[in-house]
Amino acid sequence: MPTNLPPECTVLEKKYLGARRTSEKIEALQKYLGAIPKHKGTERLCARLKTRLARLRLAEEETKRRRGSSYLASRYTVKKEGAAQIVILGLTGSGKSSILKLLTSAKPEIYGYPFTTTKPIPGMMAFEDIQIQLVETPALFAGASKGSGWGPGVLGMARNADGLMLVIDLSSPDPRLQLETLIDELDKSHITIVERRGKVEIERKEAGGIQVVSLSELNISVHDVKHLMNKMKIDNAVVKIRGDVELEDVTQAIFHKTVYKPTIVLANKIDVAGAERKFRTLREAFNHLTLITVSAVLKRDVENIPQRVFEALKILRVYTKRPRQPPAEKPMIMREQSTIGDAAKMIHKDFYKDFKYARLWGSSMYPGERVGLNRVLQDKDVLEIRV
Ligand SMILES: Nc1nc2c(ncn2[C@@H]2O[C@H](COP(=O)(O)OP(=O)(O)O)[C@@H](O)[C@H]2O)c(=O)[nH]1
Ligand SMILES: [Mg+2]
Repeated sequence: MPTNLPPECTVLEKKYLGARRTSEKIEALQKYLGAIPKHKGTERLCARLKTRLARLRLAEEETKRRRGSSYLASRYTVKKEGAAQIVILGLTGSGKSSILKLLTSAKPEIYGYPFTTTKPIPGMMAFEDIQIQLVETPALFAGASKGSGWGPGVLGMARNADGLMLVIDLSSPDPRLQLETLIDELDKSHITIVERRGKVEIERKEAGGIQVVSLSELNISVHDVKHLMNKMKIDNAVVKIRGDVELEDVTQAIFHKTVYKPTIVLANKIDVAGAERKFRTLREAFNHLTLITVSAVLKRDVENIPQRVFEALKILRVYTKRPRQPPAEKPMIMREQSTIGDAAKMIHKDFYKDFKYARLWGSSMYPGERVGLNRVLQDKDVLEIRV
């Protein structure tokens, strides 16, 4: 222990060493750490104590989780609000809290300590006339998907989200490894951030045997699929196949439902020395992902984030109107490629059932064009349905 510590540190250290319960230990250690002057001579001590603090936090979470199975569900559920829910994921210290604070009015704690954020924190981000919910989560780490600490809780939130924001720390020695770690933990939780070209969906049925349905030509044989289902003791099911798939994808689909989440990657701390170079390496390795540089501290490159998130989500805004009335102020949020028919159903089932025609402003050929149920909607369309 460095000799030049102020006397209150000795007192706080004793308190920490004497604490029995994990929660007391955490609190005492935090106070002790906070009282230590930060300079070269105390660097190693601080690093050691920070690691200990991180371990204690994980251990505490683990105990709580073991105690009750409903714990995960209660703690790691954030009610969805606004047009979509984006879950922020990243390793500790990558800048998740800083980014949440920058984009929303939420006030998360930001310290230089690992695992400062131990529960999800929501905030609302504005994009033009809509609000998108951002939820910061406790840091992920290698092995999170295997079930320690809050890993399963956070990954469960990711699974339930409409989209993800991965935060990478460009000041870390290897930002590429950070992104690989996140993708790996998501993969192991059967969450993919790249939309697969092929897709298998299995619907179990009561009767009818095995049916294989595919819109395009299959590169696996129907016989092989049936044989596989047979081996897995599935007698009745519809196997829907889209695009390029292997038999292995069918096996995967039997065991797990892999979900795709639209994702943007924020490469944070672009202000630090060497960050530009590290970012180029990152972009080369992951050129199939949406990568954006940002500095949460200098507030650099943040203006475009809401727009990029909106684009990644592949959603559109549709404003309904009544005859001779102005359009609704608040849009309906729909998936890209939605039709007038989808919109009618969303308003009320009668609008669909009794549909006569619709008038469309925005993407239409001319304002108020008469369109039918199959017409595909575009962002910012104004729609009037006649029944
Ligand atoms: N240089 C620099 N530091 C940052 C930036 N964003 C966050 N930090 C620092 O990184 C540390 C961790 O930030 P925090 O937002 O708490 O990260 P979290 O653990 O991912 O929530 C804090 O000391 C921040 O001040 C940035 O853009 N540039
Ligand atoms: Mg945080």
